[in-house]
Amino acid sequence: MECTNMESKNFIVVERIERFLYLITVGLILLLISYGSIAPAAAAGSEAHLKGEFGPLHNWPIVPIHMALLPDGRVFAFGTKMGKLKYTIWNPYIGIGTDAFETLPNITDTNIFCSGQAFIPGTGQALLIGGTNLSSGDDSDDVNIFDPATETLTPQTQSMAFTRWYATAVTLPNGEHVALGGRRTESSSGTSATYSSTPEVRAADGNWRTLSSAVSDSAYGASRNSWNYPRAWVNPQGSVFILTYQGLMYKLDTSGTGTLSQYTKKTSGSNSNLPSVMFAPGRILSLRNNRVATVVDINGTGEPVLSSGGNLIKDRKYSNATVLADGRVWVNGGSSTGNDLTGAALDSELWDPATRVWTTVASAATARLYHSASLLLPDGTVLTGGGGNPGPIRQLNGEIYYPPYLFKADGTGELAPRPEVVDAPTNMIGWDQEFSVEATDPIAKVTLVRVGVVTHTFNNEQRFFDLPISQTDNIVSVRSPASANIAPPGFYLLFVWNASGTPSIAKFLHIG
Ligand SMILES: [Cu+2]
Repeated sequence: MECTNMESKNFIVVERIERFLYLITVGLILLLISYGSIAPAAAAGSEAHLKGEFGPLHNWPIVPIHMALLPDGRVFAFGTKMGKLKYTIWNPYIGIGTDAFETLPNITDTNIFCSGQAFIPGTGQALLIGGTNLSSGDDSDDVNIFDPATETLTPQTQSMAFTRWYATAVTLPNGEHVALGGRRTESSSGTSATYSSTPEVRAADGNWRTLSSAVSDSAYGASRNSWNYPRAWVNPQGSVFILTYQGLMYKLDTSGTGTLSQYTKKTSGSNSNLPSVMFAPGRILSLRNNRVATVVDINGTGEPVLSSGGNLIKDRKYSNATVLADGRVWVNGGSSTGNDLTGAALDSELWDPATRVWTTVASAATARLYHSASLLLPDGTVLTGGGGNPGPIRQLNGEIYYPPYLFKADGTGELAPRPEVVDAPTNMIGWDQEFSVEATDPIAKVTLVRVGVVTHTFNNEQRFFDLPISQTDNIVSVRSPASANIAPPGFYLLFVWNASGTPSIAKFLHIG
């Protein structure tokens, strides 16, 4: 007993030293290399300040079907049938050359391709739920955690009660996670697909609790693809809001054995190939069938309030929606005919929440369809990549989108000089807490974007906040979001803006 204790103490000490060294190293990298170093390939056009611009098409060692932004600014990515045995860590601080990618073997028994994913709030580690079994190909109840400090993927001893392929993991206000949906494959034994219509909650200690009184086929089970990466977010009251493809809406209270209630209202129909994203506290922009965009406001305690988000210019099946650093939503990729090059959109669309108008913006070099992903990076750019497996093109590549706010407004197409954050909290801060931010320029605006984790057209972690400031100065005081219901614990990108409307490279803000 004594010996075991000593060993475990020693292990903890070693782990702490490793983590400390890791943080020092990351700090040095951040000091030495600027995130702004990846410039667009050619000189940007005269409309770059209105439409943005794509950087060069660059190679990826895998098809990045899944992408997660780590708290050190690197991107953890995995996917593809080939990638089931590997995962890649991209270091944007190095650039887009082959030396910026580190590809490591997946030595777990889980094929993490099409698993569910979320962040562990205290550490920024990535939690992966389900997938399939590497040897049998059957659906899996495995749980794996990726630790950026050690770059390892570790199987957890506590697996889920249900097997889940294509499930969603939602980070809850108390730091727990709820697993929703997912399906069982047509297994090797020849049985037909079934669906995991019972949610379960993972406690901070890793143990799972089944929500046996919240079973539902229409919320996250067999009915109309509800099992397929259910679109779900914590609502401002602290329960989980679910928006189905069929248009039904639900509220799940995860306490005890769970309570599911259905709202009376319905939205129009959608599809698992169309994205939905929380673009403001309690407000979701949802792409529905036939180019329809709907804003779903879940801030009130009653029925959701539905309103038009305008019409997209193109039908974009398998597109991705990303909240930018300024709160606008950028939708890229997709095709009017499905996972097919006919009707594939190379251009992209920008949605302004103030006017609800969609505008056609910059064009990519290649199509992004099924199994593509897009992720906001700390420098305010968006990594787009992947697609294929299966699909018309197996996209072993990425392209970075430079939004309009990065360019000078004068039409020269030059990148605008950016303000720099001089001082921001480095320790974890709480909710509804005042803190000060200092920058090189007078600060005109402060925004916060929760770090993203994205796959299958759904970024279930992303959220945006405009933090009000009372005066424009180099040092301003701001208040963190009011509660964990509005801003679940974890890591956020803190952008400061100068008077010209140019954002800084973000600092990571840890809220908990
Ligand atoms: Cu998939």
